[in-house]
Amino acid sequence: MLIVGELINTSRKAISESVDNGDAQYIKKIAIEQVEAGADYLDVNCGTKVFREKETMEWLINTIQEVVQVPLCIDSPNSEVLEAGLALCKYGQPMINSITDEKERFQKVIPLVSKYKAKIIALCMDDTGIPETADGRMRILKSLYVNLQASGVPDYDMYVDPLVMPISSVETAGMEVLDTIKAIKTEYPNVHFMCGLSNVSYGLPNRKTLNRLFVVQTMTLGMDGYILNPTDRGMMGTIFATQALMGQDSYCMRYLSAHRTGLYEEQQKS
Ligand code: THG
Repeated sequence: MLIVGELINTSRKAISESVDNGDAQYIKKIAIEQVEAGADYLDVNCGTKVFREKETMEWLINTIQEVVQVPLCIDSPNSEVLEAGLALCKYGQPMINSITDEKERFQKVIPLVSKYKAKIIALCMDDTGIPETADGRMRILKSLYVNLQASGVPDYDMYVDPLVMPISSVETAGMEVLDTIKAIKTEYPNVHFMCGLSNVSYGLPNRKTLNRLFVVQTMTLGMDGYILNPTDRGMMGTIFATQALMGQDSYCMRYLSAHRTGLYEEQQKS
């Protein structure tokens, strides 16, 4: 299971303000908290800073790497921003978030994958957009997979994102993701997965409950990576519990040690 911490994103007000104020201390605090909570990678996204995205990305990466030594997931559709970020990554194998089968984006991003020996998140979308159905997404993935393979990207460095959409706008959005995971597992058994979660519950109450249950549903079908808030201990507890229940946690060691170190919240005693 690969956990990518999502909190360093300028679409979040506190991060946006700390970028505007040059408040490195706050960024460092959030970086440390996510790593201490169990993040394997940290996502870095400053897409809302459209006119200075590159400089902001560089500042964020340098700031983060002063306090933590985890690899980073550089989150931008812009290949110049990706390259500026990748050039600064010091620890482990960086991850590019993301590539699509959009012709121009593919051509610009693909050289970075081999140059920086990066892992790559592949979104199931192309120049026609995001298809609603699992069939539509698989059609795009077929082309994207061939193109990635032809460019020398090994299966184990590919992280396919089936693209999670709100069930409040399309009621079958969750089910389409589950069907997409099943189909990918059958056709491309060696690729990895990565997805964001919070989209699924957008516009609905009790979002945490929906997000946690969606983790169980997707993990059970083979999802092995998430972009999420690792400081949400209930969510992390759900993940450890699901791994233990799926027989992927020998002697339930991780579940037990997560319990001991307080990585997830206690259920209310009845
Ligand atoms: N797939 C891939 N990359 C992604 C996403 C994805 N990157 C961005 C996003 N989705 C994942 N990152 C975030 C970061 C922060 C928040 C949600 C997703 C977040 N959201 C608050 C909420 O949902 O309530 C609102 C913002 C706030 O806190 O102010 O924090 O799907 N490959």
